[in-house]
Amino acid sequence: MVNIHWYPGHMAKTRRIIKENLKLVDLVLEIVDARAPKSTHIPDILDLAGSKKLVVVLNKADLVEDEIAEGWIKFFSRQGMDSLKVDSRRRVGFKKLDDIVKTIPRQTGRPLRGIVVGVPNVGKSSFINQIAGKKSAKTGNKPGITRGKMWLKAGDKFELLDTPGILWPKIEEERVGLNLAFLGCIKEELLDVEEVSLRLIEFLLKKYPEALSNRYKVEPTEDAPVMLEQIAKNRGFVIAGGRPDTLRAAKTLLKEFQDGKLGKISLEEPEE
Ligand SMILES: Nc1nc2c(ncn2[C@@H]2O[C@H](COP(=O)(O)OP(=O)(O)OP(=O)(O)O)[C@@H](O)[C@H]2O)c(=O)[nH]1
Ligand SMILES: [Mg+2]
Repeated sequence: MVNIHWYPGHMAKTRRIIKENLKLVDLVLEIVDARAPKSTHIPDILDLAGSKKLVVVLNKADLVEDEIAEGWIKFFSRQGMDSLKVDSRRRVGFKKLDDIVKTIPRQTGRPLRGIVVGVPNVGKSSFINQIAGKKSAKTGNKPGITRGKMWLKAGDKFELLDTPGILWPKIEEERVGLNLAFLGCIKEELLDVEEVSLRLIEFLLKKYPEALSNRYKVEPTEDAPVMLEQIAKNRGFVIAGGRPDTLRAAKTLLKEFQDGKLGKISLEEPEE
């Protein structure tokens, strides 16, 4: 159902940027969304990172339960990867990065260099801005904000290369495709937004029913299309003839979920 046609040229270009710049860096920072760290983890990241140290950054950790984020850190550690959880909106969790970075060998006479990679919209540029201590890289709550590579100085000890988000040509598992769609990693124009929102409602009804009823003052029912209509009514979204504007409701729900307005929600758990 998440039948998507990528822009292979654009994705290939970013992979080329990563490969070409790898020799210049001391570490690779992979940013994932803490709400779905597996679905937003680049499947061939270890190949891509080659011999460079890989650190997995669980970003948007403010939007998941603490225990679950901790579970993910253990999960990545069992796979031999260092990871940390951060909130790049409010600069939380960055101390651990200092500790990890201290252990990485670097060439003398120049700052430590890292390349920041990840799927679209996970917060790569926001993360870099927190380290750089200013708004250097452009950010925004939709995929495809960063267009080309960009080196940013973070103090005089750290240099980071921002890159555009990458995805892979074919998403095999439907659950992964849906999670990427829920989290805004896939351009809205490429999706059946109403269908995606119905699948998000189904998930929320099962795992976080109160998140929907609290935000939209709707009665949880078993029926996702009915819920979407109720959301439209709650917001006063109507189209000609007085029918509920479910497309507008779908877009609103997805945007608000992505922005964390429905509270702390994990789309997947480490045991799964
Ligand atoms: N709640 C929360 N929101 C965040 C966090 N980090 C980033 N965001 C928001 O997520 C959205 C995407 O952030 P960007 O930094 O532009 O993401 P990106 O990975 O650089 O995106 P592309 O360049 O498009 O691939 C923005 O609306 C940010 O404000 C975080 O830790 N917590
Ligand atoms: Mg960016």
